[in-house]
Amino acid sequence: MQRAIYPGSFDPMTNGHLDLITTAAKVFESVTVAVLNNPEKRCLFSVQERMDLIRQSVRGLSNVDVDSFSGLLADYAALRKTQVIVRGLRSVHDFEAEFPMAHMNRRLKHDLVTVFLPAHVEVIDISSTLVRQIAMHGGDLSGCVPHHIATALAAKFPSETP
Ligand code: COD
Repeated sequence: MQRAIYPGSFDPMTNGHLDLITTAAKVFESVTVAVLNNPEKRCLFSVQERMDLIRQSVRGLSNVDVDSFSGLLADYAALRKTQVIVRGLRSVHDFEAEFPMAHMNRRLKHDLVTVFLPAHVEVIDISSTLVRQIAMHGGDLSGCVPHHIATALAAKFPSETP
């Protein structure tokens, strides 16, 4: 069995990400969830916060670990001696964005393979962007993120009512 890296922004992790990690953990020997550290991108949660939130979410999955990386994903995969990248597909739109990245990563490191896992229909509508928007306006996030992440989001957007 192969080891795999599941890279992403995870700002924050959602039940969609968690569903994908759970599936990948069954398919691969081990899965490293790798949080991109990109100082040029403004994120709601720091890299450390995102890693801590993910770690709490994957406690029950013994073959999953959490790390961060900066620079090129292909270089990080080589550093970790890992040949498989896992990515999730929710729609044709995801596929169109993911396909060139997969080919470019393979161009950069010829032994690097991207494996796409389809999102389960129950989480197909969930994205970190929508989750942040709902949190900003105090909306209900049950079913979209684990409870501790809903709490962390609420702390980022304290209610304005006295
Ligand atoms: N159900 C299933 N899968 C989902 C769901 C859901 N509801 N939501 C998201 N996903 C999947 C996404 O499709 C994606 O595969 C993954 O989860 C992570 O998503 P995000 O949004 O957290 O992360 P991205 O897409 O912003 O991550 C992009 C990378 C960090 C992987 C990319 O920018 C990168 O590799 N950067 C490093 C620089 C580099 O190497 N660039 C060249 C690439 S060719």
